Amino acid sequence: MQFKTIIEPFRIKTVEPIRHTTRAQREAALQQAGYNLFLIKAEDVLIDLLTDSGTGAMSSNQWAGMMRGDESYAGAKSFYRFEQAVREITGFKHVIPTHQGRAAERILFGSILKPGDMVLNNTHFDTTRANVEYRQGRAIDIPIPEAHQPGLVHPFKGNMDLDALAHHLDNHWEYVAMVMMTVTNNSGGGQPASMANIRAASEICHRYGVPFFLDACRFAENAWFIKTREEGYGDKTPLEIAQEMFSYADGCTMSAKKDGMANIGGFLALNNDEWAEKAKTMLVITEGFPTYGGLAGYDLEAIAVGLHEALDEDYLRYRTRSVAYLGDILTAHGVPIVQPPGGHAIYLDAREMLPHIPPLEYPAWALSLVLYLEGGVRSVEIGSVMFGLHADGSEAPAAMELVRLAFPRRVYTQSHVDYLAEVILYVYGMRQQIRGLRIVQQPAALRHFTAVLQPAYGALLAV
Ligand code: PLI
Repeated sequence: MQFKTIIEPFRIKTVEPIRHTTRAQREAALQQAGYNLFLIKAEDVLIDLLTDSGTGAMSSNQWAGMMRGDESYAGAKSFYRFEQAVREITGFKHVIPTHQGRAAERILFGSILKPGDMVLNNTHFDTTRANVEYRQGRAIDIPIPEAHQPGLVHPFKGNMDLDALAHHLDNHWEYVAMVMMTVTNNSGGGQPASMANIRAASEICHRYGVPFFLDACRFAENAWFIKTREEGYGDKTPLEIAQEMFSYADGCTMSAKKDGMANIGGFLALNNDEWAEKAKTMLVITEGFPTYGGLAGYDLEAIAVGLHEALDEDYLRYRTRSVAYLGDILTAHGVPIVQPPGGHAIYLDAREMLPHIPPLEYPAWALSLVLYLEGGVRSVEIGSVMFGLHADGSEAPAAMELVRLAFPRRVYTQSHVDYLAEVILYVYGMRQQIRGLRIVQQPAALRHFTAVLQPAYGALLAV
């Protein structure tokens, strides 16, 4: 008998209490935090879906690995175990550990970018874009057009626009320092790229002699979508699929805080000897010796084990199903979300849900605050607060107004998701009462982390 219920493929050995607060307490917390969820204390949050980065639960095997951690400064056994795990999955020659993904980005772009160089990506994550621009490079997003239509269902909405790629390379390949494919496409809804698209993008790049890299943070989730959605991959293991994905690339940056299943860590892996040499020089100056790269030996062990756990079929089936389960409930009740549900998160479409709030009164930000106020749920705005402020100080609406509910790995169970659905449906029912905000204080860049806001019309909710 094949039973149909997909269960959490683990049992729980350690628990961490979460705390209920009253609505009045949350209202006070919001005021004190300047209406910014990044400034709320975690202990005042009931279900924390701010990010899936570094927030997962580690397995007993990972904790056992940590006890084995070799803390030697140079040549530690833990490094070689880590290197072997990364090499088995990616096949890259040089494996350079870093303290997290953005450090890999900084070291890569710091080694190879010249002012004016271009980097093309299906969609740059914000730290990737910031690291390109910090080197005075130009970060250009070329997702397929379907990526900008939240309600449209497409199996591989994370694909790169291959015509746009060929166009850029035809016209100015000499300025294109590299092309990156973010799998899955986080800023575009956690949507996967197909193997056919990865292979074709790689071929186009190599025709012009331009290196092709993966931003591999969620490579295992992407591999699962290829297995379940792309013809010819159903009988392959996620490991085999991941290996094929990496085989088309010249290197990757990785945040092990996502599909490394660890609380900290990352790496840069690549084949080019000269680039690797430059990157290691920069690594020694800012991160650490090349066999630890700013990590403890025990972190390297946790990642070595976690990378393989992320490719486990039972885990990936449960992971993607738990996100889709919430998506299915919301869709059945007419709540607009980015379709289809992504690998690590559900993205609510606030522009569609709150048409009465203009973009520069930040509808997605307002919605995320009301989810916290009513249900103690923390999410993150991916909209005009995050992306609306430009380097010259001007402000313009972002392409989409989304609220991301990111699922930490192996942390919440189905009843948490049922609660979440109840909160979202309740807030959906009162959507016409939700009012916009204005910014009263902000830093010059990455303003969403520290900006202070106020309800534009006295209160978050009209009475
Ligand atoms: O947070 P880091 O520095 O380990 O990784 C940076 C990073 C790079 N690429 C992509 C696609 C990411 O999603 C990413 C980090 N994401 C975070 C923190 C998130 O909340 O999605």
